[in-house]
Amino acid sequence: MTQKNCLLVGAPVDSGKRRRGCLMGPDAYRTARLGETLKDLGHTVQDLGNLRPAPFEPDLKDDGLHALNETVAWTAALTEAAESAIETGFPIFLGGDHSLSAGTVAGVANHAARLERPQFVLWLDAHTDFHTPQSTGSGNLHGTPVAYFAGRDGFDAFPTVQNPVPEENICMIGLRSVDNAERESLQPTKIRRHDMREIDENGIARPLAAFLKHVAAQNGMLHVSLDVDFLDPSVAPAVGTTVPGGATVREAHLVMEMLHDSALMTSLDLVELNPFLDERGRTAKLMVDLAASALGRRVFDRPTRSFS
Ligand code: 5AB
Ligand code: MN
Ligand code: MN
Ligand code: MN
Repeated sequence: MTQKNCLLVGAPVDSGKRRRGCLMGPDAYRTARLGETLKDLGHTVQDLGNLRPAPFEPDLKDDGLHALNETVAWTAALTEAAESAIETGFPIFLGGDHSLSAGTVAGVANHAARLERPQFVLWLDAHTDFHTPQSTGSGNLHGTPVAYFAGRDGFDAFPTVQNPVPEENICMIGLRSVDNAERESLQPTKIRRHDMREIDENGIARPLAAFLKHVAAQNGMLHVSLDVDFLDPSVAPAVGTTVPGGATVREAHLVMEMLHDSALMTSLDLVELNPFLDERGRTAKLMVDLAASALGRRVFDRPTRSFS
């Protein structure tokens, strides 16, 4: 197994939606022994502690968009932190709500651009998070990060994305709650989108293997963004936006195991955990177990799998 220098980056972002609690996420992962678990797998682990947002003007009133200034300030801090963390290791961003991925993906994509390698994103989520600040109906910015790092218009208040991730480099798996405005704007794009219907019919391995093959063929960097609501709420209750019909424990582990075998993943977000809604830490623990699978935990050794 290839040993990684795992960098735990706490991102207690809670501004991306109105229901609070994701700010406790990083400490829940620590309590669930994420660091120790990765060490036991043979990796080195450095916990970089928790980030803070860049300075910002307080969001005084909620005029449609919730906590815009704070979310912009987080995006700026996270872009910088991601760009510098990935220089020295394998960053794992401990969320925090999904608005944090605006920054983490923008940051790692800047690094990839410097290496002249293409950036890819695997988006594991019930939702597409493809709203712009104009199209969002809820005003919750955790529903917008993909649109941001893909370079869609409408993010004038945010730092300019230096290296937008090309549509054809983005793959979404687990979809089952997509708003009309998102569906319409996704329709003409080359973003790969796999809903739960497709997973039910064909299994989860097929679309993932096809995407990994595509990443390998281009010597890409691969960022994986795992939203707790990718999982079925019966096994992962600690999330504000539960949608029934999500991935099973085994489907999620298979994704992680294949990611490990591919040796393609270069950064990871664990997002949307709301420990206030958890049941005796079971969701935090499941997320730690999934991260462990992605980083080499297995029942038996098997030949390294090539996706090229
Ligand atoms: B999550 C919804 N599309 O815009 C919206 O959990 C949900 O990061 C967004 O995927 C869910 O508010 C954001 C209805
Ligand atoms: Mn999400
Ligand atoms: Mn989601
Ligand atoms: Mn959510």
